[in-house]
Order: sequence, then structure tokens, then C-alpha cells
Amino acid sequence: MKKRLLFLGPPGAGKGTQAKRICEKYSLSHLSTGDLLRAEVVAKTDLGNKAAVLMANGELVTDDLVLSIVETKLKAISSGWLLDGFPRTVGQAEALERILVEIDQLIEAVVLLELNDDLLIERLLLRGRDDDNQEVITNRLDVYRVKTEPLIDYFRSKGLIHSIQADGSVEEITQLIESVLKCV
Ligand code: B4P
Repeated sequence: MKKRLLFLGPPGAGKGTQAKRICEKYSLSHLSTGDLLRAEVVAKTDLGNKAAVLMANGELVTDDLVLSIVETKLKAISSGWLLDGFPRTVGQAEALERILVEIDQLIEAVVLLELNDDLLIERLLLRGRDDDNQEVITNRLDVYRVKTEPLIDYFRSKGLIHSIQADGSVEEITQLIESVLKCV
């Protein structure tokens, strides 16, 4: 079983849902930049206040802010980990690679969760978080296509991408992910 993992995919594809299940089952450290940023927003830190505006509009938080909270966490985590929703830009991916080389812990597999826009929108509207309304979701999908989708080729060129069609039940998707991670 691969134990240094990254989950990639559009907003609402189920990265967070699946990451929690896989991390619990296989005792991996779960690093979700969405959760870390929301915690900063709730705590009303300087970083959280800057992030709040961007998140509420469906924009990505800037690379420097994201990296400032991620770098320390990454350097503190041990053998098995799952990065959920990070990196989201090529700049973040390059910074991540530098950090991982430094700590000698390279990524073993990138799981790409794919889902069509109609289902993504349906799931996000049902989830109903503050940033889950029609206008903001549309912007998040546009931002994903422009800024995050290029990462698919970036990781594919490194032979790390494993695509999963994420339109089954939560349990079915977990099983698909497990079969990919055990076979690669
Ligand atoms: P995230 O917190 O990463 O969340 P997400 O991409 O919107 O959703 P995810 O794919 O995790 O879907 P989930 O499991 O919840 O990002 C939020 C914001 O934070 C971003 O827009 C950005 O502003 C900021 N941010 C985060 N990381 C950043 C970074 N690195 N750089 C810059 N900015 C960053 O699933 C969605 C819903 O579907 C849930 O309700 C779930 O219950 C449901 N669901 C899941 N699987 C299902 C299934 N199989 N069937 C039916 N429903 C399912």
C-alpha cells in the first residue's frame, strides 16, 4: 500500500470525504489545506482574515499564504501522509517538491477524483458550506480549470496519476481508491 499520497480533483469531487476514510483506515496523517485555512478564518488570524475574502468568492488563497501554513506541518509529519486539496497551483507543486526533496519523502501516488460538473454542483449545493452557492461554485470550477487542472499533466509526466471516476457511493469510491493504491 502506498503511504505518501496526494488527492487531486475539482471542488466537490470528494477529496475531503475520501481522505478522512483512507487516513483513518491506514493511519496516515491527513493534511487538508481547506481545513487548515478554515481554522485560520475561525480564529480570525491575520492570515485567516486575508483568506476569508478569497475563499468566500471562490478564489484560491495566494500561494505565499498557503505555503506559510503548510511548510511547517509538512516538515513535522512522519512516514505516512495524505495531502488533500494541496497543491492547487503549479507554483505550490514546485514548492512542495522542494520541501519533499529536503525531507527525503517523495510522493508515491496522486489520486485524481473525476466527476462531471452537474454532479459536482449538486453535491456542493447539498453540502451547503458558506462558499457553496451557485455563483461561487461556478467561479471555483472556472478557477480549478485554469489554475489546478494543469497539475494533472504535471503529475502525469512524473508517472504518478491514477484516475478514479468519483460518481459512485462513498464506499464504492473508497474501494476503487484502495484497489489503485494496493496495485500501484
Ligand atoms: P476544500 O476544503 O479543499 O474543499 P473542496 O475542494 O470544495 O471539496 P472536496 O473535494 O474536499 O469535497 P468533499 O469531500 O467535501 O477547498 C475549499 C476552499 O479552500 C477552496 O475553494 C480555496 O478557496 C481554499 N483552498 C484550499 N486549499 C487551497 C490551496 N492549496 N491553495 C489555495 N486555496 C486553497 O465533498 C463535497 C460534498 O459531496 C460533501 O457534502 C460530501 O458529503 C459529498 N460527497 C462526497 N462523496 C460523495 C459521493 N460519493 N456520493 C455523494 N456525495 C458525496
